[in-house]
Amino acid sequence: MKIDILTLFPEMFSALGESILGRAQKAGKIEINVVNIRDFTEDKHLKCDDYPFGGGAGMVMMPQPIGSAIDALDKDRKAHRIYLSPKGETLRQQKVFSLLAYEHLILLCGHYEGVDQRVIDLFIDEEISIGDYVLTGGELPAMVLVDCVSRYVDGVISTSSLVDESFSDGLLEYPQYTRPQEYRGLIVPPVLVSGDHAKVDEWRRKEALKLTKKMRPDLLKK
Ligand code: 4GX
Repeated sequence: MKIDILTLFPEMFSALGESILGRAQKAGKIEINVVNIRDFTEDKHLKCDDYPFGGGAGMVMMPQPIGSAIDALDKDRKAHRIYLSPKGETLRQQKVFSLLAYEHLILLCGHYEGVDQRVIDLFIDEEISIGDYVLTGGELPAMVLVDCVSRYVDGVISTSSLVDESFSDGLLEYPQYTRPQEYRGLIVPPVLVSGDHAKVDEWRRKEALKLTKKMRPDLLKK
């Protein structure tokens, strides 16, 4: 999968070079291309934002640099184009799975008061929000989306890590323990060191259900 990220702050995306996503890029499983919107401005002072028509606080990102960037990145118009915004549909695991159908994603990150509405009307296929809170820009939401989609691209992480995790069976994940067997007076549940795999499975299913009932009863109603 190829993901183009359009931003005025490309340096924020150095985080994607670390850990699992860094490895996946080096192995060619995913291609992440961070593009500076400013490189496409036709303004002699490289301006990319301006005051809002009608007045009000803050700045709005201008359409020309964004439109030119998207035209250059998606000449065959095959990419699925997403704007990260609190006005969008909330990102859930089902949406993550549906995005895997696309070979090419373009993620647009708005800063300040967002982008000129005509950018959304002309160039964007869907708006996605990562949750009901307001951030300073769409860069962190874009990284969240890249991270959770990339995990399911073939070869990025082992399939066994994907089957047990939270949400895969509609439940939150059971608690995990590692060495030592006793830490500051707390011991690992004995069943986990019993060697009885059937008992371990049963304990984990019970714990997952208990945890989901307590923390996310809404998940059980579905
Ligand atoms: N999930 N932000 C977008 C610019 C903006 C302002 C107003 C549209 C209207 C966010 C979120 C989020 C901050 C990204 C404001 N765009 N994005 N940005 N929550 O808070 O996705």
